[in-house]
Amino acid sequence: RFLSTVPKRLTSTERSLGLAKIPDWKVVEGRDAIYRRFDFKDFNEAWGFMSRAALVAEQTNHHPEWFNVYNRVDVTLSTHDCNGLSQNDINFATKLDEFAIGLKS
Ligand code: H2B
Repeated sequence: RFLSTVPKRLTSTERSLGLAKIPDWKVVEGRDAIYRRFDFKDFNEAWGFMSRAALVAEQTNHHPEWFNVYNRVDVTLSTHDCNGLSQNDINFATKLDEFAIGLKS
């Protein structure tokens, strides 16, 4: 089982610093969450990306809200345990950006 420490919501300073490192992510309107759309070559590439992301989600106990159709993956990140953005979201977004490098997105 996971050693559960409840994630803390980022302060506005932490938030700005974190978001500056993931410029491809947009803040969702009306909600403390971030969003990025990934476009891949085809479904195979999109699914490969999602598989790697799913492993990280399980390892870190931090799970995405996402939607996939064919070569497109829409990802929204937020931390429901603190009802907003935590460092976990910034870390996960950074990981997803790495996975998408070199792939068509
Ligand atoms: N994922 C996300 N995105 N936010 C959370 O707060 C969260 C999670 N909490 N995955 C975890 C699971 C928690 O609900 C369980 C009980 O550990």
